[in-house]
Amino acid sequence: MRPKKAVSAPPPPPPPNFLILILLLRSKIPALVDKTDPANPINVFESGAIMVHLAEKYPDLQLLGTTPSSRAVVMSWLMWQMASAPFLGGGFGHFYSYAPKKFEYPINRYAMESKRQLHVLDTQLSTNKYVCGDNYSLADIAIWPWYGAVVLDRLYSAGEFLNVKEYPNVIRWAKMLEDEREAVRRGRMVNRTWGATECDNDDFPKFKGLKPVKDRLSRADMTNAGVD
Ligand SMILES: N[C@@H](CCC(=O)N[C@@H](CS)C(=O)NCC(=O)O)C(=O)O
Repeated sequence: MRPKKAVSAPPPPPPPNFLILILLLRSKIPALVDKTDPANPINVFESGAIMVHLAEKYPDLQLLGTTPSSRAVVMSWLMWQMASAPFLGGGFGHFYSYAPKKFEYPINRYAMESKRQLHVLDTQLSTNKYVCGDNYSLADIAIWPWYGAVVLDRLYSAGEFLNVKEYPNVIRWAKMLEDEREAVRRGRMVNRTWGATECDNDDFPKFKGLKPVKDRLSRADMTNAGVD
């Protein structure tokens, strides 16, 4: 009888590369590799997790709230955005704007859900300067690009359909953030590589040459203006 050969277990597969797994297989942005310490890079994905990571990295900005109770409010509204925006974008935006055919049922379903969300936000902003009270926070940063854009009629050309005039507090807040915060205006330029450019701020050489933000409100505005 031949002695049994010890069968060694196959070597474990190499851990999947973070960027391949998260960017290619998941097929979504954003993802972040924080290489502040090159020997120990930190991988983060999901915009909420990335924002919390960055806010914790720059605590002086106080974007997460400064007390347990204010932090709870900020985290609640940040998670509200994470849970709500897919209905606005992936639901309403998809069926209203991108789907090859107009299907009445999902458009109605997601329009009503988006309006319900806008009503929640409007009620919160009726007694608060910012989403979480007197201080600008991660919640404003996360919510503005979606709900601010909708009420400013920059998303899906849906301002009239959703009758965004019903949400004056969201409109007030959306305008205020863009007017008072340079970082909000600059954030809208990031990754915007198309169109005429003009920008005179030497602090941000990467954006030098970009057109002033008020003239480049959205991809749709650029397209409508015939700018590729
Ligand atoms: N929950 C994710 C959503 C990410 C997401 O949907 N990203 C969009 C861009 S805004 C995307 O990559 N879409 C490409 C696709 O779905 O094919 C997050 O907040 O990070």
